[in-house]
Amino acid sequence: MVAREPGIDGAGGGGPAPPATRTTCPYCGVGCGVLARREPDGRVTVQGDPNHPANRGRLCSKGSALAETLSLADRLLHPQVGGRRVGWDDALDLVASRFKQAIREHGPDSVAFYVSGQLLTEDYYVANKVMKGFIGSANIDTNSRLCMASAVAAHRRAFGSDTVPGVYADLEEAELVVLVGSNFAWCHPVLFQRLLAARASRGVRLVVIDPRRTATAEQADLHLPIAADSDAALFNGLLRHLDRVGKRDVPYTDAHVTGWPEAVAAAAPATLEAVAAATGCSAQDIARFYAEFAGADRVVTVFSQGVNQSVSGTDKATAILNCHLFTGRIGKPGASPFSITGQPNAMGGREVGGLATMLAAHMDLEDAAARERVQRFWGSPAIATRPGLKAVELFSAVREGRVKALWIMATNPADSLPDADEVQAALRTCPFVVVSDVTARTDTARFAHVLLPAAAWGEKNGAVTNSERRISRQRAFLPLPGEARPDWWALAAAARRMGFAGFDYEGPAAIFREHAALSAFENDGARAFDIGAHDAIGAAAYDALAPFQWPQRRGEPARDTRFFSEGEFSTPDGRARMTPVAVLAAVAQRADFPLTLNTGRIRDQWHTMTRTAKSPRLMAHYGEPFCEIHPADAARLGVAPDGIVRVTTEQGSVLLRALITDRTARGSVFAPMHWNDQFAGAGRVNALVSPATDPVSGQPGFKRTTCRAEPFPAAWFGFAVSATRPAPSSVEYWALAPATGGYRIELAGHAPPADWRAFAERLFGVEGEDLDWVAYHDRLADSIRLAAFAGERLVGALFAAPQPVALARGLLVEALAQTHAGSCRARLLAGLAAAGAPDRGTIVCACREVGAKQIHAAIRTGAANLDAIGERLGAGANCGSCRPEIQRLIQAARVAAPETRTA
Ligand SMILES: Nc1nc2c(c(=O)[nH]1)N[C@H]1C(S)=C(S)[C@@H](COP(=O)(O)OP(=O)(O)OC[C@H]3O[C@@H](n4cnc5c(=O)[nH]c(N)nc54)[C@H](O)[C@@H]3O)O[C@H]1N2
Ligand SMILES: Nc1nc2c(c(=O)[nH]1)N[C@H]1C(S)=C(S)[C@@H](COP(=O)(O)OP(=O)(O)OC[C@H]3O[C@@H](n4cnc5c(=O)[nH]c(N)nc54)[C@H](O)[C@@H]3O)O[C@H]1N2
Ligand code: SF4
Ligand SMILES: [Mo]
Repeated sequence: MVAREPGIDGAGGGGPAPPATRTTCPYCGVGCGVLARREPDGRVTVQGDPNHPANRGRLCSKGSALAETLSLADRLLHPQVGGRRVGWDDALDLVASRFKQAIREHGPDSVAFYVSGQLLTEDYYVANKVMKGFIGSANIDTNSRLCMASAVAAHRRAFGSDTVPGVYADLEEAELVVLVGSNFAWCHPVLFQRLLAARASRGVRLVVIDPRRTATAEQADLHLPIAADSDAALFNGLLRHLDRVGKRDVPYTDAHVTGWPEAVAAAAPATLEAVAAATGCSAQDIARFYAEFAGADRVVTVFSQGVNQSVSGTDKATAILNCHLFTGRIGKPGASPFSITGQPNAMGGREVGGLATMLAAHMDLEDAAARERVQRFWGSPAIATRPGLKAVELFSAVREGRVKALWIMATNPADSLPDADEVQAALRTCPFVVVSDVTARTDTARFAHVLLPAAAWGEKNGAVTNSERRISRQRAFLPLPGEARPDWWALAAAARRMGFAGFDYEGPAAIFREHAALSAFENDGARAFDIGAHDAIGAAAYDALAPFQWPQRRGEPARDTRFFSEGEFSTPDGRARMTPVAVLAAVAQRADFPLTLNTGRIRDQWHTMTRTAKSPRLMAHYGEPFCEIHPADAARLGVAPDGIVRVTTEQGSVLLRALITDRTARGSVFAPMHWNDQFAGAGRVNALVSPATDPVSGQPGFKRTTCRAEPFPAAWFGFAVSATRPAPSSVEYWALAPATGGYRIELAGHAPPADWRAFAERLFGVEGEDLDWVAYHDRLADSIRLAAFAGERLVGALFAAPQPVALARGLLVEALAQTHAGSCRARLLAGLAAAGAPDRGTIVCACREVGAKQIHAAIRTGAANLDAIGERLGAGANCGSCRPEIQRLIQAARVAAPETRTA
């Protein structure tokens, strides 16, 4: 809950609470319905929408904390040119003239848009229309290239269209759910909760295929910790097995599938022994997986970034689709392959054709008739005739000076693209960069010539499509702050200034209407994406639009839909295509880079942290950039628990806290993608990642870069809290997190500062101020403790020692918000509470702010299961996202294996 600055949201005053606004969560592709309410005192509260079919009232930790991310601190509220505030007219005139100039002098392909699956459908539609229909280039690509491109390519290869056949209910109706390269428990938590509930009531079996033992894998009936990128071998072996045990659906494949004999022949070398060798799993476990898959008619295979983000991602996805087509297990209740999307509107972006390789409304850019049709519909002067630059190529082109003007919208490529230092170099050299964002200070915004303030979640109106093709409305419940405007508005205004007709939309309803009409335009049923039922929707009906699944053709009622159970594929002959998959030869590991870097997500952060890092609760789960490293590797390399590790690749180098755990395999290091220059000194993991891409989809292989790791020789470690944002510029390792009442910061350096007091003054930004200082130097332990007070208020406290600082961090953070009489100050420095409250340890349950130490204590005193812990501490009883971790603590206590921890 958070109050906005008075006057900007006009909140305050008495009166009854206004009714809740039905909207949709802006984070993951589950697409949960949210009820947002502005309380009479100006606070915002959110809860799950019990009527939304995706979540039926549930929310995960990120969704539950949405209200904490709405403050206007750090918001971009006014257009800026060259760092100076200007009016929208000046900013847009400049954008239009620089784009026109580049097009005039260097042609349409000298300009580009780089957009995002976090745009609403209406924003996305307008961006695509401007670029492909009016500028006449296909140089619009999106961060979905980093996310879904391999799934899209595999779908088009197999089905002739990018269509997700299944629905969420299939997870509940299946006998067996296979999760491939998906950390479902952390990345699609509400769907995972639905799956666990079905397992409890119906006994759905769960197989998890992931090199790491994730929170998801820990819940599985069978976990196959396969070697990186050995999925295609595993699924080729499955296809071979299905063939040998007579599981081909003969009527289905005869009527609806081509290419299966070739695919089966290509899988012949994938014997059990060969698959065991390729994956590193035991033949026994693999055989068990194959037998379970063969024996379950109702099986859903969910796949995500462990499949897509690979230089062989399209083939890995194809190998999965092959097994489902071969057995006819597709688009049937409880039986389907299921590519699960990451971003809230990844699917909407695919529908409007936001990728450089697509047209619009699921039409093909390569199809001349489709191009002519779209151009006629738009009444546009031009139409792109060939695919544009894909994300990674696009930034290479920028680096080489081939792109003269670039507009980035709702994505943070300086952090999220591979080889990110090169991306930053590209942005630095680009003659004209426009960035539309909601956050003033991002790593990408630093490179913008023009910054445009976008409307954020809660302020904007539009549609999003979730992973099961369900279109829901996002609705505004807050006024636009400052001069923020929706992205479609900025795009349309720039287009009009460039002299383009057809951009006089009075609002998002008009854009949605046009988008729906295009989907139905001359669509005789050949294009699956058809929402013609909404092609005349008025503003009121659009406001009231209930979630519906596509397709919904003109005159049809809304209903739940699946695809392909009766064939009817979008290929020229109407049949699905099974494509033979060749297994890549194993990559020889280089002697100078003997380890493999794997990257991904953690439960409580969203991507580059521009929004989730505003919530102290969400920052409490993991507070600093870390890497998981196997105990044997750590011992061999001399990496100490909680020490700092330097991870280096051909691309770059970063510093991360070591989390020594056998959850990651020997030889593999896992690091989350989230930290960036705003929150850490050298924690941008994409500075490491190789820019190699899949040859079909152009998606980067974020999950596998060869690397090496070594201990960072820190002479000192520190932990500090500060009432204002600390300035740690002179320290090699630092990581910052907001906390109630200020900030917390972890530190480590090569050499200790000559003068600790002067260092602390700089860190807290209080040089020259008259404060009360308390200092304590333990000569024996060589540790330093310093605290500065203004009256009874703590301004900052610093603890430093030659070893990682063991300290009740939570208590010190809480001290920022407390008052401190003179007599309590010494106790604060001793690391104990002035109030005497016990330390909670690392926060596990973000909703109820329950820490690991409290959970351990509860387990020790008899709480034997999740429910008992929920009853006693409230942990795990709200959103449920932390239940897998509480389960892990219970199990760990049983085997009495102490865990190393970070933060
Ligand atoms: N908390 C949170 N949730 C999110 C997001 C977030 O930022 N934070 N982002 C959203 C977005 S945009 C996306 S795309 C999704 C991503 O959701 P997921 O794909 O579930 O998430 P990741 O952690 O990127 O990767 C999943 C797993 O792939 C595994 N993996 C690595 N290499 C391989 C391999 O070769 N084979 C197999 N089988 N597995 C491998 C990794 O070990 C990792 O556990 O999450 C969405 N949800
Ligand atoms: N190493 C590694 N890297 C990865 C991945 C990985 O697994 N490993 N995963 C990749 C994947 S799957 C994805 S999806 C990407 C995600 O990477 P990004 O797209 O860079 O992720 P975000 O941090 O969500 O960036 C969204 C930006 O848009 C802003 N924003 C929010 N709402 C709006 C709005 O309404 N309008 C505008 N104009 N701006 C808005 C936010 O402040 C933020 O700056 O990262 C990719 N990078
Ligand atoms: S699972 Fe969580 S992040 Fe995803 S849509 Fe639902 S509440 Fe939002
Ligand atoms: Mo994603």
